[in-house]
Formats: sequence, C-alpha cells, structure tokens
Amino acid sequence: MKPDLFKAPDYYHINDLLTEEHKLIQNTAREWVKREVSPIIEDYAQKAKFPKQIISGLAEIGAFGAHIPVKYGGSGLDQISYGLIMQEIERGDSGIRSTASVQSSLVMYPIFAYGNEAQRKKYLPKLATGEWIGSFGLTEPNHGSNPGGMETNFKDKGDYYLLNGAKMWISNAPFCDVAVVWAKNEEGGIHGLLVERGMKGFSTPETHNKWSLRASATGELIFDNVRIPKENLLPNKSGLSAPLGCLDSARYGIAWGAIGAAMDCYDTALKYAKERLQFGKPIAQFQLQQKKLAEMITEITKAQLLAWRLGTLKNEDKATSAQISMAKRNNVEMAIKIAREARQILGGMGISGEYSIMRHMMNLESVVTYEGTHDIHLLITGLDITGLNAFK
Ligand code: TGC
Ligand code: FAD
Repeated sequence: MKPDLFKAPDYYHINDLLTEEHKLIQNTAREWVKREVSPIIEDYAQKAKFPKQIISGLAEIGAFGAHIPVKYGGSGLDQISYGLIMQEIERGDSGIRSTASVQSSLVMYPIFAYGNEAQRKKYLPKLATGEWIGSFGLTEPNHGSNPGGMETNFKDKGDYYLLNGAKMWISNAPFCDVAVVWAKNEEGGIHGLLVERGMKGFSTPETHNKWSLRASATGELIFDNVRIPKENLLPNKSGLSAPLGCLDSARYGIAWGAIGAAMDCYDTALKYAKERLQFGKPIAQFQLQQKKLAEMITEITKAQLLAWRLGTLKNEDKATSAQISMAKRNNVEMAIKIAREARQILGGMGISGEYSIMRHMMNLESVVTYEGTHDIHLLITGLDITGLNAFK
C-alpha cells in the first residue's frame, strides 16, 4: 500500500459552508484515518479481519454517537459533523464506516430514542467509548427488503420473554456485546429487544467468503429459546416504523460516507493519470481519460451539495425519509460508478492492492445493497412522487 497522500477534492468550495468546528472535526477524522486506517486496511481486508485495535480511536474521533447527547457519553454534535466523520472514515474503508454506522445509528440511536433512562445509562456510555460494540438485527434469511415479514418472535413468559429466530447479514455480529434485535410478539407487534452476549441460547456465527466489506465482520444472530429479561425491551416505540426510523439515521451517514470512497478513488485516479506516461504523454492528456475525470469531479460535487443540504434539513429536523433515501441511493451509485471508472484509469494496476480502488469498488457492492437496495430506494422515491405504492 502506498503512503496516504490523499487530497480532498472541493470543486465548489463546500468547505466554505462549514463552520470552524466542522472543519476541526473533519480534519481530526481525516488525519486519524491517514495515521491509523490507511497503513493497515489493505492487509486486514486481504485477511478478511476487522482491525479491533482501532475501536478506541474511532471512539476518540467521535464516530460512536456523534449526535448522542454528551450526558450519555456521546459527542452532542450536529448532523453535518456526523456526516463529515462518516465521509472521512469511508474514505479509508466502507467496512470501518459500517462499524461506526451500526454503533451510532443502529444501536445507540434506538437505545437513546426508544429506550428508557435506565437503558440509556446502562448502555450508551459503554458504546460511546467502544468498550461495548453493538449490532442491529433486522434482516432474516427469508426477509431482507421486506422486514415487515420477519419471523423472529418472542413470547411473554411472565418473568421474562422467550426469543426464537435468526437474523443474517449482521454487521459486527461476531464480536458484538449487545444486539438490538427486532422481533414480533404474540400479537404480531414489532419490538426492539436488547440481547447481550452470554445469554443462554444466543450465538453469533461469522459469515465467511465475502468478496466485499472484508475488513468488516458480518455474521448471524441466532436465538434458540433465549430468555430476555423484561427490562431489555425498548419501551418507547413499536411497529415497523421503529427499525425503519433507525435506518433513516444510518442511510444519512451512508450518503456522506459514499462520497469519501468516491473522493479517494478520484484522487488516486487523478494522480495516477498525471504521472503515468503512454505514447509519450501523461494519460491524463488523452481526451477519453479527461472525460472520465471530469465526470467524476462533477458527480462528486453534486453529491457533496446533496449531502450538505440534507444535513442542514436534518439539523432543522425537516428531512423526510424519502429525501434521505434519495441521497443514499444517488451517492452510493455515484461512488460505485466512480470506483469502476477510476479502476480503468489505472489499467492493470487498478486491480492491485497497491491502490485502494478495487477494495472500495468491492465494498460499495455491499453498500448499494444494505440499508435498502438501490431498487428499493427507487421505489421509495416513486411512492413519494406518485402517491402509488409499488410494495403493496
Ligand atoms: P410500510 O408499510 O411502508 O411502512 C411501515 C411503517 O413504517 C413507516 N416508515 C418509516 N418510518 C420511519 N422511517 C422510515 N424510513 C420509514 N419508512 C416507512 C411507515 O410510515 C409505516 O408507519 P405506520 O405508522 O403506518 O405503521 O412498510 P413496507 O412493509 O411496505 O416496507 C416498505 C420498505 C420496503 C420501504 C421498507 O420496509 C424498507 O425500507 N426496506 C428495506 C429494508 C432495509 O433497508 N433493511 C436494512 C437492514 S439494516 C442494514 O442493512 C444495516 S447495514 C449497516 C452497515 O453495516 O452499515
Ligand atoms: P432481497 O430482499 O431478497 O432482494 C433481492 C433483489 O430483489 C434485490 O435486487 C432487490 O432490490 C430486489 N427486490 C426486492 N423487493 C423488490 C421489490 N418490491 N421491487 C423490486 N425489486 C425488489 N441487515 C441488518 O439487519 N443488519 C446489518 O447490520 C446488516 N449488515 C449487512 C452487511 C452486509 C455486508 C450485507 C451484504 C448486508 C447487510 N444487511 C444487514 C442486510 C441488508 O440490509 C440486506 O441484504 C438488504 O436489505 C437486502 O435484502 P436481501 O439481501 O434479503 O435481498
């Protein structure tokens, strides 16, 4: 892996829209990624291992609970700050951003928003420091895009709930300390339960042989007659809108994160194209390569503006789920297309682990699928603009 000389593209001076605090947060995260992620990430991805030693550093840059209030151990930052941290982390690797997204948006957020005070005090400080790692179990073997059909269920046994079922494709599962698990009660109502490692009948086998997000640990959550203490039910929200509400927060982070991956591919391709000589000229002088680079910077700039505007709407509590969905879809597709074009600019070197592009490209195949597939997000926009529901 080459030294990380990343220079962030900022064609429309988006930086001028940021406060001094935003810039400081962004810069801290960027320097941390250069120091702690870039030198090791290729090796960990090749070995399909998550680099656990970076967990405390992720906590220090505010990646765990950026928007959770300080009194619960979070950083109490605004939504743009959260987005910028996700962007910088994903510039390093989407798998590392996944760990941060799950911890912040899918574990800390529901405990904060749907939990009671005792649950907030018990879990949030430990999750904020990375002492505990969380996972989020919504997807099941038979229910991915339609989580409302979930089969995982719990029965009221008087003193406790009895949980049965299985979740699959769960980020952080193999080493999580606590899982936010979505399951149906006997009446079919959907609730969140906090399942802790060590509970009898709870196991988290790792999913192997992934070609994507190799530096992120993915696994199953299996519940075989697990006794859940009654105080582990999230009391303040139920129904499918509860897990989907968490997804809004995570999808927002991905809309920013994907820009980071795209920026890294663009920056790598631009540098390479200016240095690589063929036919006696830098390949950047050929029109076909300039077209690719020009389109890349245009798409990155559009995505930056979309994310920034969405962040301001979120700060004002005005962003709709459909607006968040559009930004997730657009920015991830933009990043995948850029990764593919950037790889071509590097020719044969594009497939080598000497450069980050192929790793980003493979990672983005997961990012375009999780948190709602590209197709599902098209249909969410379709429903929003036509009023006609393609899912029913
Ligand atoms: P539908 O009938 O439309 O909705 C049920 C209820 O939910 C409400 N709702 C939302 N609420 C909050 N936020 C949203 N984004 C919401 N979308 C819908 C809706 O208003 C309704 O409320 P109510 O009060 O009337 O009951 O549900 P549906 O069954 O027709 O499904 C709709 C669909 C397909 C859009 C939705 O289920 C969906 O988004 N599917 C995609 C599933 C998905 O994204 N899974 C992600 C799993 S987690 C993950 O991938 C983590 S990866 C993490 C990482 O590593 O970074
Ligand atoms: P399916 O729902 O079976 O979809 C297959 C295809 O059919 C897709 O192309 C889809 O777009 C299309 N399709 C489905 N329905 C429709 C429709 N109505 N109209 C048109 N096309 C349709 N989940 C979690 O709960 N927690 C996690 O932490 C998590 N982490 C993940 C990490 C990784 C690496 C991956 C790959 C996935 C992860 N997921 C997680 C699961 C992810 O959210 C699901 O994979 C995703 O929601 C899609 O579900 P599925 O894989 O079952 O595909």
